[in-house]
Amino acid sequence: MRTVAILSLAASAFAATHVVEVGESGLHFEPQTVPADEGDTVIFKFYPQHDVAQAAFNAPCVGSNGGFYSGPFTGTDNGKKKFVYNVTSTSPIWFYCTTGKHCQQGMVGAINAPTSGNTIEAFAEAAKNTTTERPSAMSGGELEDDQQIASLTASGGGSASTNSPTASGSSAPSGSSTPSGTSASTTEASSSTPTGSSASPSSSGVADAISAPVTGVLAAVLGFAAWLL
Ligand SMILES: [Cu+2]
Repeated sequence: MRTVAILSLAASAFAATHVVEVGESGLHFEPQTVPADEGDTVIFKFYPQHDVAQAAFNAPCVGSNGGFYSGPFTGTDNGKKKFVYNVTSTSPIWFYCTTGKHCQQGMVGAINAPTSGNTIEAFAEAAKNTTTERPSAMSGGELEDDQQIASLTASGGGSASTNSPTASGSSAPSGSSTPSGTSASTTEASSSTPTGSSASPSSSGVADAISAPVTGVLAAVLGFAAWLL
């Protein structure tokens, strides 16, 4: 039981939320294809007079058995409510708009569409010569308003926690290099200070610069003389 709880926590921590605009600009789902993992959430956002229903690849504009349906646009409180669908597998999930002949005109999309074989292009092509069937009732997901979705997104704040391990990991190496850098600059700074102070007396006067070597020579000569004596 404990293992199951931990696994579900881990799954929810990495869950992502995908938003699909349904008919915002013409007969399109935007994005048309959604790459999603198990546990991810897809939120369909509606514009007049569109909706979304799941279909089988082989029957593009017909609601599939056990598939999801948002209900008609009017049933979404004219777009105020979004259709929230939870992804439970990574198999391709095909969908279409049930309004008018939108499906035949290319208003189709998919979650996890393959890039070869059964592609979204093949699905759209197959949709052209079909007759649309609208499912009888909303199913397979939930209609939620923005407030409900906000609380849902807040609990799924896993996307934020996914970033924190990466951030702490990258700061660790840079932190270890900082101490070695400061110790090196400290040594340079302390060694450069004597050099600077010894240079300043020699530049203070030409007389001093000449007298110093002369004094040195005299001292050496006197020292040599003293050794001789
Ligand atoms: Cu439509």
